[in-house]
Amino acid sequence: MERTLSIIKPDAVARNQIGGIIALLEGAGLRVAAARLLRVSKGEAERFYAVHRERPFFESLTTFLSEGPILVMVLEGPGAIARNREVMGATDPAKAAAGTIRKAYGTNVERNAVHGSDGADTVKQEIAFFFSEREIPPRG
Ligand code: 3AN
Repeated sequence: MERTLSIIKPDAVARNQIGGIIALLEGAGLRVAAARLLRVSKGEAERFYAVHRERPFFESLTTFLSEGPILVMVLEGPGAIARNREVMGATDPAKAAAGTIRKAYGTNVERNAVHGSDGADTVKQEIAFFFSEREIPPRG
């Protein structure tokens, strides 16, 4: 059993796509173990995406993440990190496979509906960014 952090980004929340996205996540065998709808400030978005600080799209990406409500979730399941990335699809929705979240709901490489942790090393820190231990039910 593994956990990962998923974010439904402001573009998808604003377009009433939360339900469709969670249906795809659940259909992929992932369980929502914790969830909260919230807004992040520009500064919080900059801290969350700190690994991308040097990238040319950092300013635009962090403005986007802070433009409206997001749904942050802890997903749980066997191989959850990889499974989530599979069902998310490629970063660029135009390159995402049929049946993936970004193919169905993404607009472009920035406004691509969802975020998912990319590895075991980042998942712990990303979950801790949004959730305290007592918000996450014990496994099993
Ligand atoms: P992923 O979210 O698929 O792991 P990353 O980690 O390379 O992709 O990028 C993090 C986020 O940065 C993406 N979800 C996307 O919103 C944004 N991003 C990535 N590449 C670009 C780009 N070329 N232009 C604008 N935004 C980008």
